[in-house]
Amino acid sequence: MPKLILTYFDFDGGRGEAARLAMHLGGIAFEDKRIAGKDWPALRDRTPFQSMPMLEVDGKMITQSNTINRYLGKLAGLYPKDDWQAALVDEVMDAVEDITTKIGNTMALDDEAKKKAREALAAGPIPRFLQQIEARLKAGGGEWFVEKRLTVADIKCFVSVRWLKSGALDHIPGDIVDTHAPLLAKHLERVKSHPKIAAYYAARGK
Ligand SMILES: N[C@@H](CCC(=O)N[C@@H](CS)C(=O)NCC(=O)O)C(=O)O
Repeated sequence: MPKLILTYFDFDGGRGEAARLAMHLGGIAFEDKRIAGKDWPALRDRTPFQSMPMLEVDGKMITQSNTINRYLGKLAGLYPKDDWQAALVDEVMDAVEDITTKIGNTMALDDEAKKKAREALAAGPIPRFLQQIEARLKAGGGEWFVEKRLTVADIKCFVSVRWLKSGALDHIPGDIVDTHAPLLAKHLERVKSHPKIAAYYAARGK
């Protein structure tokens, strides 16, 4: 196994969290390098794309969350070997990435602009995303997206749905997932109660 260092912000969510979970699920040793927000500006311009997460693999760096998720998914046995099934996993992860970017773009707005932008997202794009992703879950059998087992698609979706349900996003109703995609709400609980994921968050006091 290569020597792995994951660099991401110091919170249990966001674009770096699926990678952390994949490595824990796969029993893969790694250094979990957590960057405080105040230290990011000094690091930003020394990173390949001025963004995190980053994964160092035996001294070489890769970036882009879904690239990292695919790479680690393969190492951890959480990514399909079959090309078509792999494409279905990619589709879910990229769709999650699209909505993450839309919501992420509201983060730095001032209060009034943020309210307007988030209310607009909650009125259309987020419900649509939830329904479309839920349809993919149904197509996979209703419990897991692909291969009737946990893959990195489930983990990426879990992190995003948990964020949407957390109530942490002002102007986006905390019941938006339950209202528009009840199967995704159940999926969240299914992933959360996976023994290794439950143990991971218990150990982190979450
Ligand atoms: N397409 C990139 C987006 C990465 C990204 O925007 N990361 C955010 C954190 S989730 C970031 O680094 N923000 C700090 C900044 O843009 O200065 C990916 O999927 O990794």
